Amino acid sequence: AISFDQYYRYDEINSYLEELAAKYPNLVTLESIGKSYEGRDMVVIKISSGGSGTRPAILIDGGIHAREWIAPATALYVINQLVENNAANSALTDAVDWYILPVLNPDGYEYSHTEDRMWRKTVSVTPISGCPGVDGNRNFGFHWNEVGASDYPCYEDYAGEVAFFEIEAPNLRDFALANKEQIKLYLTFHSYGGYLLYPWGYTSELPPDWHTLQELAADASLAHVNAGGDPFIIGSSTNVLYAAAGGSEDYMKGVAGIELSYTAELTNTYYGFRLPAELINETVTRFFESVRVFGSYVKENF
Ligand code: 0X9
Ligand code: ZN
Repeated sequence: AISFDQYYRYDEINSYLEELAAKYPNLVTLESIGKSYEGRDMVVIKISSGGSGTRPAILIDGGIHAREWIAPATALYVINQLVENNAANSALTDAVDWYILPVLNPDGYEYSHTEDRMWRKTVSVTPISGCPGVDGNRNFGFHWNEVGASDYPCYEDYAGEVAFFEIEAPNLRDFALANKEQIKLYLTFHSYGGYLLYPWGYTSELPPDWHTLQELAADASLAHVNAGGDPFIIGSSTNVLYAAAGGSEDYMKGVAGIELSYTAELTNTYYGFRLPAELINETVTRFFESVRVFGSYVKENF
């Protein structure tokens, strides 16, 4: 059984997903969307109570940045609640399908456990020896490398040699494009800071439907507050955080056509990336109330 008072290694996370697939075959299916640079399977869990296959869906990922361990933990909690506590949460799955990829950068995630707790990037070989890895959240192919990203492999925000050079990014891209008619909302989990961000990250201009994005995020933040959490800072990535092109949420909205696309910067404690395991539980349970709001919105509006 899983608990939310510890962080899990990549193999443990995948074992849990397999356990769920075996135990709840009518609700859960697993799909590998490809392998990481080092050959790890990238597993998306589909949670669907049935229907015709044309239900609206939500796509969630976590862990594109290796050291942001609360991101996979939160994705795992969402999975846990939708599947193992489905009796209490059936309203979230009776009309909406969920696709959840808890660890988008598995090689980096493992590296942050074994070698360098503060590792951010992937671990691939770059043109500069001694400086491995690309910032996965600068490698997506929409206004790629225009702003807030680096051409220099030794930097933390290295954009990669070309857009979608890092295999993890095209793996997610291809999955999203294959399911783009169904996916109505995209959430990518990061830490830290306590932000709910929507596009654009490449420009300070706002998308035409920014008002919808803002209002829905405000509702999600209110649910977080009502659960005992702090309010989120809400706005476009560029306007409330910083400009940075090549992020996954910009791609999902700008190219895949998923209108509702958000980056959640989870937690705003003084611990930063090193959120103690003792704080996982309150973090994930509070944020699940926000996820509930996103789920209800998709259910009621599509
Ligand atoms: O810089 C990032 O990729 C994100 N912050 S983090 O501290 N988790 O690294 C923010 C991404 C916001 N989105 C865009 N700027 N596109
Ligand atoms: Zn991040």
